[in-house]
Amino acid sequence: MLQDQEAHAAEMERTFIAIKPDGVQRGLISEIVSRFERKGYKLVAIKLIVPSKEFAQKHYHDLKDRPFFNGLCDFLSSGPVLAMVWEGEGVIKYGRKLIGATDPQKSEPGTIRGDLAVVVGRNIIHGSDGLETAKDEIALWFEPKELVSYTSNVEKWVYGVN
Ligand code: IDP
Ligand code: MG
Repeated sequence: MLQDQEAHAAEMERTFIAIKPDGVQRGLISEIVSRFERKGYKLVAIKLIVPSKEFAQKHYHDLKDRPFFNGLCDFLSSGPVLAMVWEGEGVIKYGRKLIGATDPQKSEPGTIRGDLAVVVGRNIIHGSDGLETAKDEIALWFEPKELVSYTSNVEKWVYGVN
């Protein structure tokens, strides 16, 4: 049964995904990008940047009262971060599934953190945790003109849209 084009468009969402400095330094960019690509999600923005500490504090503002906040912001701003926006049906929630639990000791095998990380302080990847945070994080990390809207030729095969 082919999905209706309008219903498909209405379900589309975008999420902010970042490979943190540990993932970049460990040479895991292609491994991680390929997991999102192979799933069928569409890359709409990507850049490598070293965020300032102030920028890291903005990104993690929800965690400002946690004891690890300062170390976390120092770490995020310690080297290159690969910032990305991925688009797809249900990509916010399912992207978090691909990433796995926050603590790699608890992440399932088969997830990015389960397969590629060992401790919570070096869990290699960030993913937005909801619709509002996705919007806020995309707006924080990217200018609107950096988001590239295009038709992917595989979309009809991924979604069965006519
Ligand atoms: P998330 O990245 O799975 O969304 P959050 O609770 O939002 O997890 O925490 C943000 C980041 O803070 C985590 O990815 C991890 O790097 C770090 N973090 C979370 N909890 C701890 C902790 O207990 N000790 C050290 N770092 C932590
Ligand atoms: Mg989080």
